Amino acid sequence: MSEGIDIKKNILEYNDKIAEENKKLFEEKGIFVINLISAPGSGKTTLLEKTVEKLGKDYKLSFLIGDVDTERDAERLKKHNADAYQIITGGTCHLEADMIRKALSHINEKPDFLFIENVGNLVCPASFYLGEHLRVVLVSIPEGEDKPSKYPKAFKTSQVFLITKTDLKEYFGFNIEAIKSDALSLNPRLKIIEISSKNNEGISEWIDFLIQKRKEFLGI
Ligand SMILES: Nc1nc2c(ncn2[C@@H]2O[C@H](COP(=O)(O)OP(=O)(O)O)[C@@H](O)[C@H]2O)c(=O)[nH]1
Ligand SMILES: [Mg+2]
Repeated sequence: MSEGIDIKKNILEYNDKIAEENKKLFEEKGIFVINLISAPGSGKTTLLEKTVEKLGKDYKLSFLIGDVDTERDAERLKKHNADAYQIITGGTCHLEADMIRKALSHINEKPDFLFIENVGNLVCPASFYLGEHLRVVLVSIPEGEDKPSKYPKAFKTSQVFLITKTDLKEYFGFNIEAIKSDALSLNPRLKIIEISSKNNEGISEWIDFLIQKRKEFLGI
């Protein structure tokens, strides 16, 4: 049992070391990095497609997309002429910092924003820092409002919480105030945005927020 705990500790320590190296590299190059975490199907790729459409007009964007299998999500982004590369984990339920480091040679060298779509999972990705500047957790309306309390680490380690698919609110009787209050009780500093990629609710706020955070990162 204690040997198992030691191995896990070693894996996380090794990951954190590489993540710090990634972060240093991102800072040297002025790349603002966003790591998106959610259950499968919460709308990560759809939101990134929207982000290409809006933010891609004025900024250079790159995307690293994690999935257990298939290149489908990277292909979806490439249809919008985005600079996207798929990381296939082959079974691992999260991205690790050295996967990001290795994948960097497959995308543009110096984008303004690098978006990382993590493997769909609310548990494992929360434990693996990748060197990102902004961690974003998403929960979609059909998933139910109890997710922050059940998966607290994802909310405690994120700076942004996106409540997605708000166009479906009325069909699911979803209590937005309850999920916000649960999330804020875990992490009072969370920035919360209600988003729909279908009717564009919150998309401008999301884009403006990203631009502002990148400015703060660059000190401009
Ligand atoms: N109604 C609604 N459906 C959405 C929205 N965003 C994504 N979807 C749908 O949800 C499904 C999963 O979306 P996807 O972006 O692939 O989720 P991911 O697995 O988190 O990348 C797809 O069928 C999308 O069309 C939204 O804002 N509203
Ligand atoms: Mg996806």
